[in-house]
Amino acid sequence: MFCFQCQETAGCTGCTKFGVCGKSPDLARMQDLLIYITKGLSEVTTKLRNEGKLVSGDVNNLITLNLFTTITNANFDDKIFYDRVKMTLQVKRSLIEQVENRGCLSETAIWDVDLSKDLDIQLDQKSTTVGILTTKDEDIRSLRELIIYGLKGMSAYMKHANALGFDNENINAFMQDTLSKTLENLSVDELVALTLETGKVGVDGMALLDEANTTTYGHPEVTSVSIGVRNNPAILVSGHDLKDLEQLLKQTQGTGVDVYTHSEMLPAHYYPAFKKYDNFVGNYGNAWWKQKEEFESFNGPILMTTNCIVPPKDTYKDRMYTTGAAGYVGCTHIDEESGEEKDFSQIIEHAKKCTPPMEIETGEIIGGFAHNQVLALADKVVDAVKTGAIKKFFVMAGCDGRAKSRNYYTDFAKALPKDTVILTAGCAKYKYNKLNLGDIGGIPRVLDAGQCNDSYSLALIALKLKEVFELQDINELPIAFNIAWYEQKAVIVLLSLLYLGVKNIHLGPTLPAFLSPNVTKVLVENFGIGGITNVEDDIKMFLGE
Ligand code: FS2
Ligand code: SF4
Repeated sequence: MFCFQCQETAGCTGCTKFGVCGKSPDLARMQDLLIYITKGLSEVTTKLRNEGKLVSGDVNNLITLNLFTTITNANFDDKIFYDRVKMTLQVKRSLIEQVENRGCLSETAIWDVDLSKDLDIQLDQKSTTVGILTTKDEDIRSLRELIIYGLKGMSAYMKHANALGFDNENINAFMQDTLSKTLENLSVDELVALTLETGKVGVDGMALLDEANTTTYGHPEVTSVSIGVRNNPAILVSGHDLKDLEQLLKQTQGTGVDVYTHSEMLPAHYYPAFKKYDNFVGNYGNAWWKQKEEFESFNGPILMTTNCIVPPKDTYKDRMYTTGAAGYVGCTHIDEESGEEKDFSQIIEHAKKCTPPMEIETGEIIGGFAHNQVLALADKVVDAVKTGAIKKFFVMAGCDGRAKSRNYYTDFAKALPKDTVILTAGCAKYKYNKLNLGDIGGIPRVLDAGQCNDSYSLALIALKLKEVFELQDINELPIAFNIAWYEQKAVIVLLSLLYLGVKNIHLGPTLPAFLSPNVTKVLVENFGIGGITNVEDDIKMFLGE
């Protein structure tokens, strides 16, 4: 196997024996094959569009879900990948029939199994020949993978928007065209241009999800969220899918079962639509990587709606359920009945037999500072900047992770001068959202916009400030970007910020292993991308001291 798509990749170079995340070599090669077949299908759908034919929403959704399923920590169930590969081949087979100019299709687009022979054996054989390292040139490989990881991140956001009935043909067409272009012999310059274009469409994807979320559930508003527990049996919901949460909340009404959020589901509390459920108690625990201890002490069933899954301990594996793109062998998967609500009754009945969660924390945390709420406070914020009460904003969005080196972000938040404000989104917030860093004239020093996709809000806030202060360039604002990354959704956030013209973004705790030295050089020279060093020196650097 060879996988280097996340920040925790072995030795900062690549997982070759077993994934640090728990991905086995067999799972890795089936994920490689699924990406390969999906590229082939994308070439076919792109050809069909070019010939003026329509591509159905089902095919778009299949491609989106295939990408999402291969995101770090989303799905560890080998069988799901065999099934998805077979389903994708079947769809590709039928669509190829509709292509007029079939002679120009690539080897990847036309590759298929022999239906008269054992399918799994053929898939196993093929899967060992389609990995990342088949691209020999390290710069081309680096750019292709950078683009593919951006598309994987985008697919997550599209999937959530799709679940709420929002879609966009231009975004689907772009994603598929771009996937298919990673099969072509594009030059480094062409791939760099495609990378930026991916960032542009990344902004569109995040805007679509923002529209889907806020239209369906209202605009996030300032909210205090309890981190303690009540004395009822309960279900813990993790991941990012608000639709799943909504369905679970509806189905738990009157059952005596409470619902808590975990990790990236915390921002659900900020939406007005969820406030009417009095069994929606609060947030339990911290970022994804602490789940082994926290799922144990929760006592009740856990529903994983997306990543990030840590391979569960046997002590609570039977209490862990998955749905959507998430999956784990041995955990019950709740399927979607087409066009109908998901049926969570099994989890609810399970919860009733469990003891209430064990209290691990008490108190409250505050959040809900997405664009609409911050813009409602704009006068206050602008005044604070004008009077010098706020000297600088630090965008510290992104992901949390296991590495000890990430304590840098806690230390960094603690060491920031008191006249600075942290703008955060994503699970990175758990490194400093319980530090009680105080406020500046009533504005909390940590403003949480929401999930990783709500980084879009942070970009909108920056653009608004640029307008208010009548600046030509977003980089003239008193905003620094010190972003923590882990998986591929952070990649699309990064590419989107680059597209919006943000310079001097610092990425940590390490730069991506998939960036070759030459590609890193391009990013440093054109965008001022940098890594992190130590808290003291970095704060001086950011403050221009
Ligand atoms: Fe955190 Fe994991 Fe949000 Fe990432 S819970 S690292 O999926 O997308 O952020
Ligand atoms: Fe390794 Fe990350 Fe890939 Fe898992 S997702 S195999 S940890 S690089």
